[in-house]
Amino acid sequence: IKNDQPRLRIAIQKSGRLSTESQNLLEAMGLKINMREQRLIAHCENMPIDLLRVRDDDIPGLIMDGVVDLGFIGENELEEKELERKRLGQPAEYKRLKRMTFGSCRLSIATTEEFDYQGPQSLEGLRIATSYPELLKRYLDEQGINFKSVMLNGSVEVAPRAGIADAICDLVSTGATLEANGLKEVQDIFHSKAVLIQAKAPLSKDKQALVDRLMVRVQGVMQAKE
Ligand code: PRT
Ligand code: ZN
Repeated sequence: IKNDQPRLRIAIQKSGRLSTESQNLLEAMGLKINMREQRLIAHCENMPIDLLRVRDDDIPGLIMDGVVDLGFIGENELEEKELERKRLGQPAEYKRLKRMTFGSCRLSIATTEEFDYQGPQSLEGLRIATSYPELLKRYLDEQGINFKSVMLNGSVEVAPRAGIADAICDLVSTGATLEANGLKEVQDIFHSKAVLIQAKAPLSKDKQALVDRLMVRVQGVMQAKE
């Protein structure tokens, strides 16, 4: 797929945990963006850049299909999509430009409080609810554990109480959600932050020069914050 748009396209999460910080970073880099309207595309006023504001789930695929040039995405979502696409034989390539300092979380396995967890072998044969079946399978395959994944795109933490799973595998930051649902974190399997990624296909000279300039600015903004 060819992207011959003259303006650089950057995908960011429209509304969610990565939106504010992605937008703030772009603004700190000097982009003047009119984000007032709830529109899919926001035009940058002082550089040839358009922002595509989408669900975070869509960002890895947009980059891997080469329809946007850059994107901010959580490594959890990126890696899950990469594994899924590779399994399906779909394009899964991208370039990793920079790891951000925001969006930190971990993907962890959690059980009910009373569950006697002695290590991954305790999970043998269990039903585990998750939105990240590929990352979970990679981890448990490495451990040689058989399990059944129950795919849920939301409300993962209520699955054990609802009787549809024995354990869960979900993102954790403070642990408050697990605690509120009577669950305990027993095993972290993946640590994630937001990353800035680029489509694999070479950009036009002008666009690549712009990306290079932006990367110098990202570096500057991140150093200033240290
Ligand atoms: O609508 P859209 O699809 O764009 O958004 P979304 O609801 O899928 O994603 P969103 O905004 O919740 O998260 C976007 C990204 O933020 C994730 O993919 C992670 O990379 C990152 N991130 C960082 C988190 C968390 N921290 C986090 N705590 N994503 C989700 N959570 C959830 C978690 O799923 C659980 O429900 O927060 C809850 C746990 O938080 P604690 O603090 O109670 O442990
Ligand atoms: Zn999402």
